[in-house]
Amino acid sequence: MEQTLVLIKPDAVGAHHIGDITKAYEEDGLQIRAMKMMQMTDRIARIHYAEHLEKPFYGELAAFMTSAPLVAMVLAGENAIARVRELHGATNPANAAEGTIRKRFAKNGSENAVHASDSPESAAREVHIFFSETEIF
Ligand code: FUP
Repeated sequence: MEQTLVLIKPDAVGAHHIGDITKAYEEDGLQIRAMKMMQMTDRIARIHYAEHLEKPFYGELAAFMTSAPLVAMVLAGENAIARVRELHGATNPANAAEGTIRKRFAKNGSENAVHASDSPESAAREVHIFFSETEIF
């Protein structure tokens, strides 16, 4: 069993896609182990996106991610990290496969509906930015 952190980003929450996106995970057989709505702070953005802090797009990325509530989740299942990234599709919806969450719901390469951990190391780090052990079931 692998765990991964998912964020339903402010664009998808604002466009009322929480249900559709959550349904895609459950229909794929992934288990929801933790889930909450929250607003990302500048501090959490700097921790979560530490690898992007020096990138030219960081300011825009942080402004978007802190602009409105998001939904954070821990999903679990066999190969959950790869499965969720496949369900999400490419970072930019223009390159995402038909039927993927980003193809269906993302606006563009920055307002792209969802985030998911990209490796076991990032999953272990990211899950604990958003959830304490007692919030994961
Ligand atoms: P992903 O793992 O698919 O979320 O993609 P990255 O880690 O490469 O990028 C993290 C986030 O930065 C993306 F969700 C969107 C944002 N981003 C931009 O806003 N502009 C860029 O040029 C690249 C990424």
